Amino acid sequence: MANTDLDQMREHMLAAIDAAAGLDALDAVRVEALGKQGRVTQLLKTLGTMSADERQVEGPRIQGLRTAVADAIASRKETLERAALDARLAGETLDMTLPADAPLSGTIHPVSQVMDELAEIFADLGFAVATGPEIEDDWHNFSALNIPESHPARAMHDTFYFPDQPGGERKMLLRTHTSPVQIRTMLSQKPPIRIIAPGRTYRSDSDATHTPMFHQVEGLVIDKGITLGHLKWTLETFLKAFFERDDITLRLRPSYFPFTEPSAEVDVGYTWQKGKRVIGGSEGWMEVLGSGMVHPKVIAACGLDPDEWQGFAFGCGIDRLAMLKYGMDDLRAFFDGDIRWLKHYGFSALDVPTLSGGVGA
Ligand code: 2NL
Repeated sequence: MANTDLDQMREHMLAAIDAAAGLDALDAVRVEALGKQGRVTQLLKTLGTMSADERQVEGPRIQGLRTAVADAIASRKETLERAALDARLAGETLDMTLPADAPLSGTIHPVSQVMDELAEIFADLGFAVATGPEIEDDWHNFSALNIPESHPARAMHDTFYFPDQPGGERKMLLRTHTSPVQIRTMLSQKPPIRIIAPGRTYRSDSDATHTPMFHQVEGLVIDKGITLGHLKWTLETFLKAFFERDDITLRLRPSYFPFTEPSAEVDVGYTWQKGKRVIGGSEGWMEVLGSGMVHPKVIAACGLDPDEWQGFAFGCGIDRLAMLKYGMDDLRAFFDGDIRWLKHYGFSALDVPTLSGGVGA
């Protein structure tokens, strides 16, 4: 082929490549030049019919054309792809400084609300809020509470244990109650002690009335001359403030916990109103708390002399308290994070519980 013909063909093809407005058009040019039936491919095929001398001259020229066309296609392809990406990104920009269409407002979860109410009520009685780790060792969660290794209560707690750590002396677990917070407080502070310990607790239990993570509050008083009378008055005062009614009736039933002696389960009276149980009165009884005088062995485990120091303790489920007070009947909805449920049962961040304004405002 004459030199000028080949040059013309190159110019023509490079112009077509430059003019290709999109990836599809570019591919059509590629097929026309380099495809099986393409013009450059056809030219390459003619090399086989040439004499060795001719091939020496034509070979590099045709190959040169093929390389030039292929390079131009690759470069155009990159340009077109980048332009396509830029266009897509420009279309996807989001102006984060624009105000939202509808005001987005979260609500305070009923569990958080009840925790705030508890802190408020007990602060008025002179109790501080104590917190501690959710990952505990078996000494703080069990042994210090007079629950030895072989005690059936360990099995009863359906504990989530961590795998044994190499070199780890104590078995690690997710705390099954907030009692270890009180143990840590007794170990680190001098009595008198008045604390509540609200927080997350864990047990391997899951059905309509149990979730593997739940919330508990425990209370602890350590002082001189503490009696069951102090315990009953404290719980009565707490429940009246919490349910915002004066006609709260309590019933203490003898019970057993390894960490208290004597132990009592606390029922609160309710009445039926429009087919629902409402706290107050005494038509029926509902168990809301466990309590007792702190076992001397627990006091001794924390380095205190049980002849000098006594105390009472109690524990109850916060999720259950919230359900009772705010009329929710499905525990599992607490942990679904459904915005409609939260809008219905949640609280405004501006309504802070106060004793004067009502704790459940
Ligand atoms: C229940 C019962 C209770 C305690 C928790 C406690 C803590 C220490 C010492 C002694 Cl450090 N006692 N806590 C006492 C009695 C009952 O909880 O039914 N909880 C849901």
